[in-house]
Amino acid sequence: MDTIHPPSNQAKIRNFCIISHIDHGKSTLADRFLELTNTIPKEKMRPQYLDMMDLEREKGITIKMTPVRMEYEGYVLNLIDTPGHVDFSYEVSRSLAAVEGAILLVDATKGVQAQTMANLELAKKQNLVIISAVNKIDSPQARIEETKEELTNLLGISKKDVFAISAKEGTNVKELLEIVIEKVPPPERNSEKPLRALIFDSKYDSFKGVIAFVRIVEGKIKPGDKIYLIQAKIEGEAKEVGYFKPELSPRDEIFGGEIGYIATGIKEAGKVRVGDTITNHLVTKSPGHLVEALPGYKEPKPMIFASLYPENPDDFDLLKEALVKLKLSDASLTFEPETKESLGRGFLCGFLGSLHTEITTERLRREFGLNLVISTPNVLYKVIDKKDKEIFIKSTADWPNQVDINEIKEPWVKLETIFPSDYLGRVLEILETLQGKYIETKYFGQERIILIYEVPLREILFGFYDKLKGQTQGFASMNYEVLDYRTRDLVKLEVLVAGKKEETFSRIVPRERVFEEGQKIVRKLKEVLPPQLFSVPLQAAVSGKIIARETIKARRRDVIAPLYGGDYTRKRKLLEKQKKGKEELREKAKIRIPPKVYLEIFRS
Ligand SMILES: Nc1nc2c(ncn2[C@@H]2O[C@H](COP(=O)(O)OP(=O)(O)OP(=O)(O)O)[C@@H](O)[C@H]2O)c(=O)[nH]1
Ligand SMILES: [Mg+2]
Repeated sequence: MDTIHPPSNQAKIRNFCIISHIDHGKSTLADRFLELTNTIPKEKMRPQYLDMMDLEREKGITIKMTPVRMEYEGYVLNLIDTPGHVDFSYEVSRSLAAVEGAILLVDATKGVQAQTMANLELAKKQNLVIISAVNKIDSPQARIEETKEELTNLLGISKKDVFAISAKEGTNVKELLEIVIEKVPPPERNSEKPLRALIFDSKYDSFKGVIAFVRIVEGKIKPGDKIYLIQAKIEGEAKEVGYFKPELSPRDEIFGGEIGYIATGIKEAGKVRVGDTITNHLVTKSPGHLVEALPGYKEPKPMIFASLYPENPDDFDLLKEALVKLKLSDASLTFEPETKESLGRGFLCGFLGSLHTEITTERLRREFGLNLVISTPNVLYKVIDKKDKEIFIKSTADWPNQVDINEIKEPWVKLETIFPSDYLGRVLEILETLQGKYIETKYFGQERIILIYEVPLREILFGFYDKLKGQTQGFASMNYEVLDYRTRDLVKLEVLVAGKKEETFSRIVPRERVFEEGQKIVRKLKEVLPPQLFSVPLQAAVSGKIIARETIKARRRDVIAPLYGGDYTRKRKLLEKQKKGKEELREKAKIRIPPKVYLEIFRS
């Protein structure tokens, strides 16, 4: 059991997180802290220890925030490692609401980037103490002084207050941790009040029910205590409470000011939501002691929508259960059931971006064994029909007939790209293809440029970020925020595989680009669809008119190979039999499209 027991030592608690642009070294810095504080024994250490999901390790990125409680020279240090990718910024904002301070890390080989600024803004809104550090100073490409300068400009502090560290080699990491202890204030002293704990994350456990990850703002809780979720209005009982080590580590009691978990005993996963407040059931019920809910979080708005259908229609209930459980550890996911004639029963899901879409389908496959058919993701379109009625369209399957449409509007965003000035020409070239509007150029530090454009969100959802990175050797980064809806002449491009409409491949494109887009999609399909026993025509169509076509040649099974030499009649007979078989097959024409094809198509 712990030697430190709040509340007597509340002054010795520090709650902080690490924030940065993607890949700037947050999880690696967390590794050094874990070592320095002996939270993880040396022999158990592995790089990016807190990236515990297989998917995180494979992709080399953090997807989920991870809390961990460390002890160091009489202090309790609650750290939350956060993801850097823009699609997971809801994880960052929830982490920030659970702490008093943040380390803002900047890779010295890359400088300040788009999410450095975006995440800093989020931290400032929470009034957190911000400690800045330049990382990767061991790298030969490190531009330490320039990066320090960028940070001093950004934060309005003096250069000597910016740390220079190597998370990889551990240089200055101890000093950084000691500054955290010195500068980040302890949480307020409040264990004597009634319990109020803010749920910032959760996961499902089949024995203990939903496990809520909480920042205990006030009060204390021990196993056996009755609990009440203020917003969900449901009761539960604390089956277990404890801290993160980073795995769940049970305690006798946990106290106000700390970060920990409460196993709620609640089995209905959908009822426990991030942002809800857990209180003490008995206190709430006694009059005059009403406990107010904590502010909670602003729910993120899904940016794109895609339909998910189980490949095997019998898996519908399984998919439903999987989505409910997945939402516990991915609060930004939204879903609603839908039934489409062409597809059967599935869910229309809302995502924060294309990586989020990919990660979610991959998690459904790995964690729940579900193979899925995924429709091409869409932004939320506004269609005004002939009767001037406005309808929001999330799914291409709902796209009205062209003759019924009066006007179509789509969301536009303010797109900020930031990159070294050497790449101006190349970045401009890519930005010009987006059919947007140039707004402004800003200079940041000595050699960096921020370009601001207004562009349709549809244009940047897929492939754009990769293109931008590719053209700038990884030096450019971007951020965007939704502005408004603007009119555009868009049409629905349909795809037919073996003469059958495949709704999931449909996409919305500007009218002037239908031929180009139609061609692109049938070519891509030809490349990625495995050959069948008969030839498969691939067609793109708009309002029933074919505008592009490719054919996948038949994969001829070599039926005559076992027959050596002569016997012409037998050969012919076999070939004829094969031909007939193919015709029958073609009639059935049920072509199995492997799940990964869907992802490849919408990425193209
Ligand atoms: N040379 C050098 N490389 C580093 C240093 N710190 C991290 N790296 C490398 O940078 C890459 C990204 O490191 P991570 O710790 O995963 O970065 P992150 O900020 O956690 O990334 P996300 O969570 O995905 O945003 C890895 O290849 C690390 O080995 C450092 O101090 N020096
Ligand atoms: Mg990380």
